[in-house]
Amino acid sequence: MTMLPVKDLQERSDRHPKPSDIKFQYGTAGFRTLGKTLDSVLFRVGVLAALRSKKLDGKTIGVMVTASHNPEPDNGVKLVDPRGEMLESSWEAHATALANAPNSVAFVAAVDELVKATKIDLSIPARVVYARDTRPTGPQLIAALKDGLEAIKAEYRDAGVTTTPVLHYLVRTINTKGTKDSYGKDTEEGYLTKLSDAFKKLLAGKPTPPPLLIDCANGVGALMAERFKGYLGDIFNINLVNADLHTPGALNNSCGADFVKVNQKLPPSITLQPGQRACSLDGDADRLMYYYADERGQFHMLDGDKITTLVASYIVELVKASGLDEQIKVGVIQTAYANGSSTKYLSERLPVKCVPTGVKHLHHAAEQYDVGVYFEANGHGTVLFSPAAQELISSHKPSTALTNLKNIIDVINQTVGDALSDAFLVEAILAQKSFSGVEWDSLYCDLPNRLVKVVVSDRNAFKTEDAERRLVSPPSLQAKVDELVRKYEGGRSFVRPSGTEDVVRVYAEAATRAEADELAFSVAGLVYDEAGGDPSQRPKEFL
Ligand code: G16
Repeated sequence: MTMLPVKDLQERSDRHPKPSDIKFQYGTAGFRTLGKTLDSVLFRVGVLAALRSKKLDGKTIGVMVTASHNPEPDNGVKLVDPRGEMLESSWEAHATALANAPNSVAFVAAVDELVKATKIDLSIPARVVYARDTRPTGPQLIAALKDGLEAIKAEYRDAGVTTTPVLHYLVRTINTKGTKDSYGKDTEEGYLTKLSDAFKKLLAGKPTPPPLLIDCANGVGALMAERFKGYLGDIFNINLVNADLHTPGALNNSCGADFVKVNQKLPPSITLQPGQRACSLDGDADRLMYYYADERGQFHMLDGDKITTLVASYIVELVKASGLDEQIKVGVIQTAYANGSSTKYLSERLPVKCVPTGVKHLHHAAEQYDVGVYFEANGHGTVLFSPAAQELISSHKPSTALTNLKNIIDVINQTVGDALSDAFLVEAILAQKSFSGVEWDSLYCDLPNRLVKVVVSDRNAFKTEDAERRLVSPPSLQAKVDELVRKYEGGRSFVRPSGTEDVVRVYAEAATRAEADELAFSVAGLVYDEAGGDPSQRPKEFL
């Protein structure tokens, strides 16, 4: 019987001591906090990833080192399950338990307990593929991860510095290689070829779209977008801005998808000509935010809800034109952040479900449909086609609509939100429909909204229910929020703890911009007071 390499695990773990004052938590998208505090977590995640692989019969597990939209000093790590999806939620608790074992002895004991509790056969080989984004703490964290993988004798593959969606793609392609479910070639080149070929087919015969300006958030998306240029040829031109990977502190700073969504304005580094369209990626290129300037040069944002609407409507159209509308049903998944107007527009046409924040929740809900379209309002999302739907599409009688549908499937990275794949998807649909930003935007009119972050002493004191739309704790706070909301016609607001930053988030929407701002800041003030923040930190906008 194969035993745990206890001595090696313990000795190597001693080189990666856990900071005594930090409690780590596997949150919305894995562990995420200051990069310099994560050494022990990475070592332990290496061991955990190997155990997960053994548990799943030696399937390859992915490990991505990134903190995505967070500022540069932060870093993080998340595990990717064999089909390229997020780690199964029951294992998040195991990850948290291993990360918080106070010392090496306790860590090895926790590993042993996990092996026994989940009945892992240690003789099964473990296989892991890992990658990192461009953060300065990345190389050291990868070294700690490798130490963990070696301690438990896992086989590993280094995918280098790449985007989160490429890592997810690699996991799926490695695990499906040579099977009927093959998802493509298991290399970055395979990814670039698959997406760009499908995109080029969708654009063939259409007028060449104007060059697309891509704000790369000074992150790893710049590398991948640059590589795509060589695969797109003359059929589509992209111009990169905020592609600086060398200036310290530049990552996600005053640029990128989160900046645009939260501030509802252009990054200061970008100017748009009237009619021009552009988009922003986030730090690891899994989120996408579109925008355009109207004929007066005024900025308009086309967020994840607008992407959902464009994509879902087009897929419904293709399914119908292919004669498959009886067999293939399209559904949409949103979160509480979805603009009320988008929910109204979509639910008049399609089934719409609301789930808690986090692509892992949306992804699982989307699997319940033949075609599940999900984008969080922040631009994080994709489209899933069930195996049965794909089978039907691949064997149905040929038509132009069906060919387009097949190419749409190939341009999409179904494993996870992928900003570049999503941008190609959007551009392909706009080209197919001869839409400009204005026509896309006119599908419905956003309700004015505001998102505010509140720094509190303990965000874990905030608990929610009803897909995060209502607070259950701190007690009585929800009643006070309700009272404020009642003052605004068509008003809506909710409060939830972030799973990626040490803040509580407040969202509000109302009939006018001034009212949405007022409601958001009033609720934020309530939260601030309730959570016992330092009065000197209370922003003056709070009423
Ligand atoms: C991650 C998750 C997203 C989520 C976002 C914000 O995005 O993958 O699903 O919407 O965090 O989550 P929270 O409001 O809990 O902080 P990313 O792009 O940072 O990986």
